[in-house]
Amino acid sequence: MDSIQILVNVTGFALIGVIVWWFFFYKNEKTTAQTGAGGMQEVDITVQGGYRPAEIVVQAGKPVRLKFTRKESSSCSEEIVLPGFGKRARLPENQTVTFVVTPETPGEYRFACGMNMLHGKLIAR
Ligand SMILES: [Cu+2]
Repeated sequence: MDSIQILVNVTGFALIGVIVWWFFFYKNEKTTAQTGAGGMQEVDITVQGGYRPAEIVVQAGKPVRLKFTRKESSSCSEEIVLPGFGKRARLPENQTVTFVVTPETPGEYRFACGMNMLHGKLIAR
C-alpha cells in the first residue's frame, strides 16, 4: 500500500467510528425543568440544528413553560409542533416563543419541527 491508500483506509475507519458512536453511544442531553417563581416549571430550549435540551424531565399534572429560542435561519426549524398539546407556531429567528402546556399524565410528549425532522420530548413523571 502506498501512503495515499493508507490515508484513505485510516479516514474510512475513522468515519465508521464516528458513525457507530453516533448511532449507538450518542445520547441527547437530558434536563430537568427548573421550578421558577410562582411554582411554574420552566425550561429554555435553544433551536439550532436540533433542540437543546432535546429531552426534558417534568412533573406530570403541573404546567410547564417552554421557551424556544431559534438561533439559526435554516428553514427546517422555523416551525415547532407539539402534537400532544395541539400546538403549532412559527419560530422567528432570535426571538423567544413561549408555550405553557400541562402534561396531564406521566409519559412522553414529543415535539418536532414542521417537517418532523428535528425531535425532542417532554418526559412527564
Ligand atoms: Cu424540519
